[in-house]
Amino acid sequence: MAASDLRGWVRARPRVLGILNVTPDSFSDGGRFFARDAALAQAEAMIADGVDMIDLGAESTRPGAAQVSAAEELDRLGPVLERLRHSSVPLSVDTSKPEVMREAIRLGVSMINDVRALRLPGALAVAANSGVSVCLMHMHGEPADMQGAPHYDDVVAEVTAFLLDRARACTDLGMPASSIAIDPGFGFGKTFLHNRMLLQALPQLARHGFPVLAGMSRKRMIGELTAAPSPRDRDAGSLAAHVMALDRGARMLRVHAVKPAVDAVNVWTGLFEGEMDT
Ligand code: HH2
Repeated sequence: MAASDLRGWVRARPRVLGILNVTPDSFSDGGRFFARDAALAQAEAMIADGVDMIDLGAESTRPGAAQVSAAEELDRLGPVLERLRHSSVPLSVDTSKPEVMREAIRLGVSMINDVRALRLPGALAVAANSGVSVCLMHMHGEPADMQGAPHYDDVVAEVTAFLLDRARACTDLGMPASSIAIDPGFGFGKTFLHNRMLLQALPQLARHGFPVLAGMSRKRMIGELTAAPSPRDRDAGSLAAHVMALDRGARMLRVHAVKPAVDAVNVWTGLFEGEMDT
């Protein structure tokens, strides 16, 4: 993948991003891949399963998660990035901190995935001067308080306006529009109803020409519908939601279980061949 052409990358077919959380406290796999060897083994397994990109995160953003410093994030990420930089799939880094972005870019990541859409001071400039792609996500509030009582007058209009505004901030600094993906941020300061409305309205979001990323893997909205309190029991439900997202124009899926998602994308692409509109 050319680091700055996400649009071309997803035109061939939708893409599967495998989640690799190098954290002790992520909501579904916290601690499992915190040790470097475990993280590398998981990356290899995802590559064998056909993943298109590995999204590495070193700070949990689950509701109420503790913040970590940039130094701690880099301590967790650095050794894994060093080892994976020459692997056969592109990498992205899930971070909001400009210091972490800068180092991850130096270590070869192709995309910055920021749940704060480059709003921390300095983040936009680092991304704009780097030549890598970005995924801009919508979050209402901060992880510490975002699920308190999120309120919107019109969730679809507000999320869309926010994402287009952040995309414009990027293009104003010279980033090519083709290097920008947008993501409504399922579960980030949203009730179940907000998530449902955003999923149903994905075609409106996709219409603006930026590849849309959907990240519902193992999230509470899936648990509520499948009566699965444990995130690890939510993969089939997540897959159903992600296929709905594909039908509604999403072109990047951020998932924990890679193989079923790759199979679903292959089936979806094969059955819709010639009908894709992106
Ligand atoms: N969700 C999570 C983290 N990063 N990035 C994007 N673009 N979209 C998402 O929906 C998204 C994201 C939360 O999931 P996870 O990484 O599994 O958990 P944690 O934040 O607890 O590490």
